[in-house]
Amino acid sequence: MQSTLIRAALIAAVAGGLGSAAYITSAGPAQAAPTEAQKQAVQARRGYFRMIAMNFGPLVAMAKGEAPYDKDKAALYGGNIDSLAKVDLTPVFPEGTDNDAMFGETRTLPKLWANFDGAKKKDDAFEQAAAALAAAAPNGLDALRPTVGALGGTCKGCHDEYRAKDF
Ligand code: ASC
Repeated sequence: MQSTLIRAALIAAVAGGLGSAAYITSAGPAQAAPTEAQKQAVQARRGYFRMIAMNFGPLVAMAKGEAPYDKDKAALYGGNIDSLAKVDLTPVFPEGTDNDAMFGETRTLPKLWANFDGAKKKDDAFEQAAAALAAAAPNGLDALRPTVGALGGTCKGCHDEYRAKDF
């Protein structure tokens, strides 16, 4: 009786182990673990996009009438976004940092690397929209509003194509 129980427990343990091994490899062939440099690149770009969102959020609120228009704040946030948009992101998008290779750590889809020039064009559109937003930001809400919409459109353009909906 006792040995039957032990045997059953062993079978369950082995089956459980096989189950989780199957889960781990279900995404495809075994991949090399990400390097420290690749992990840092992902952290850096997530911080970068967080910085943009932190500065864009208050401008969206002003554009929607959820916060009062404030010329100085608008100029500050717009200037920050403009500066951030000028950064060349190539160093923080190294190969091997897609959401397949680094599941759960990034939402960047592998196809960004299959069309890096296309992604760069979208980044150029973002940079131009950011410059327009920064120029318009101190000139009143009516000047700011359309540039906020245009910038948001360039964010979305890249997200729709190169970012997974979830981690
Ligand atoms: C934001 C933010 C984004 C963009 C995007 C625009 O405020 O965090 O990722 O705007 O939602 O479509």
